[in-house]
Amino acid sequence: MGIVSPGFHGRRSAAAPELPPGQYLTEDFPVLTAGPTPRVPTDAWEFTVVTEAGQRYAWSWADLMALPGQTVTVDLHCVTKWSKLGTTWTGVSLDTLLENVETAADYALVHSYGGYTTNLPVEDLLDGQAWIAFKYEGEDLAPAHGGPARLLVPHLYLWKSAKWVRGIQLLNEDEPGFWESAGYHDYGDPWREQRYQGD
Ligand SMILES: Nc1nc2c(c(=O)[nH]1)N[C@H]1C(S)=C(S)[C@@H](COP(=O)(O)O)O[C@H]1N2
Ligand SMILES: [Mo]
Repeated sequence: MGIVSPGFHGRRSAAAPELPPGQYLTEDFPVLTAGPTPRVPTDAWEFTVVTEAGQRYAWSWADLMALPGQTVTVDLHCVTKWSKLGTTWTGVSLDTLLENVETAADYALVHSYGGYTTNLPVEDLLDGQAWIAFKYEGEDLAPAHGGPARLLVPHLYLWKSAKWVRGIQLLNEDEPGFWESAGYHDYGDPWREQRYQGD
C-alpha cells in the first residue's frame, strides 16, 4: 500500500481553497457562446416544461415575474478553466417552477432559444441548486450572458447553465446535450474535475 496522507488529495487545495482543481481566478466575465446571440423580447419569451408523459407547462415573462424571486451569490466555474467568485444573481428557483409539475423523471434536457441544449439529472435542478436567472449584479441580464433569462446551476461547470433558456424536457432516459455529445462529461462536477467523458 502506498503512503497517502489523508487530506492531501482532498477536494480543495490549501493554496486556493475556493477554486476547484485546475481552475484559475478571473475578475472579468468572459462571454462563451457557440453561435450567434439570440435576441428574445420578453413579450415573446416563454418557458416550458414538458414531462416524460408529454404534459406541457408554460410560463410567460409576466408569469415568471409574478413568482417569488431569490437573490443568490455563487461561484462560476467554466470548463475552459476560468472561475469567477462571488457573482450575484436574481431568479426563480427551479424548486418553485417544478413544484406542481407531475413527474417521476430522473433526467432533464434543457433547451435554449437558438438551439443549444444541455442535460443534467433532475435532482441537480432541485433543493436550491438551480434558478432561471434574469438579473446579474442587480441589472437586467445582458443578452450576451443569456438575457432575458438563463439557467443558473453553479455547482456544475458553466456549460450546464444554458443561456436564453426556453424550456426543460423531463426524460426517463438520459439524453446528451450539445457539449455532452461532443465529448464533454455527462455530469460535469468541477470539484471532481469532470471535464471530458471518462474523467
Ligand atoms: N444557449 C447557450 N448557453 C450556453 C452556451 C452557449 O453556447 N449557448 N455556452 C455555455 C458555456 S460553454 C459557458 S462557459 C457559459 C458561458 O456563460 P457566459 O457567456 O455568461 O460567461 O454559458 C453556457 N451556456
Ligand atoms: Mo464553457
